[in-house]
Amino acid sequence: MRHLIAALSAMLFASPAFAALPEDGAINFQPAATRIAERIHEFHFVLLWIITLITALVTVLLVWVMVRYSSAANKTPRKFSHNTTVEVIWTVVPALILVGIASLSFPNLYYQGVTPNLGQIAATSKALLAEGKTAEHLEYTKNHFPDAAEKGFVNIKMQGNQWNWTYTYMDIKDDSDTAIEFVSNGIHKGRPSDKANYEAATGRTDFDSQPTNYAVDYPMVIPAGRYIRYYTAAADVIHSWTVPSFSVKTDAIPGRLNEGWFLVEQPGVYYGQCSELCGIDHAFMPIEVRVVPQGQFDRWAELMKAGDFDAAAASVRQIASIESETKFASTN
Ligand SMILES: [Cu+2]
Repeated sequence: MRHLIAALSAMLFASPAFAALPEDGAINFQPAATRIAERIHEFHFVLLWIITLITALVTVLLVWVMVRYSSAANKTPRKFSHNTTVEVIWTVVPALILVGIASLSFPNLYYQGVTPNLGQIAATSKALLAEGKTAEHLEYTKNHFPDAAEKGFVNIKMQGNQWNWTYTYMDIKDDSDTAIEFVSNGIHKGRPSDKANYEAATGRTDFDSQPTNYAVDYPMVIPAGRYIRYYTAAADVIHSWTVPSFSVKTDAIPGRLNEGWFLVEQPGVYYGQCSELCGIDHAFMPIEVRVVPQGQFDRWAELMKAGDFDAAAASVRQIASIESETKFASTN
């Protein structure tokens, strides 16, 4: 039986978990892990085309003016200083370009900035299917996730502290009705003693294999394919909860709650850093998000409820694939 479980586990963990990290010498964004990020990347490439064409046009005009109207080619310049037609064109055309850019930008801002109404998403999806509008339904489900909407939000509060993050899962409560809450500390602090401290505290020997200035002791864990609604807050100064591959960056401000949402379909490990200069250890308050299948998330939550943070963190060190989720849940 033990061999069977071992074999099953090996099969479950056969596919390497995806990790979103910056790479040396790379250009461009980290791969998009949310629809929010995909939309922002698409918008970015439209802007890149526009800016490239404008730069090329201006360069051609400049070169043409320099050649055609140099003192050698144009010995007696004319003395006029206004041309109404040209002035109207160079005012109206850039204004139209800006209106065009805004019309592409505002829907993205709205999509990202307004927490979706899940009841409406489920209802709209059902209505489209009932009316047999398959094409519209396909288009709708590019930006909305009816299956996830049916399951509701996973609510998480991220609180920035000098210098770590506190994560609170308001809806997941233990027997004494206390929500799961834990502090997530970076394991690298730029000190020679970091490795020894880490090994002494955790009994683990994987310090060197973890990404420098990105790995934490207790990562944030979320289920794949679920709507995450988050709130950011701060205990002391302004921090910013940022994960580039999610295209999520929300300031954490003392005295107020900021709200946002995201949904990650692909299980994996996603890294970010505090992105608001917050004091001497600003560089050492990383964000590590482990996105796991629902079954693995539920098991993590059970361990957290029982107060066994180390076992919970160990249970998400390897990430099951979506296909193996059912098997995972039943063998553990
Ligand atoms: Cu900070």
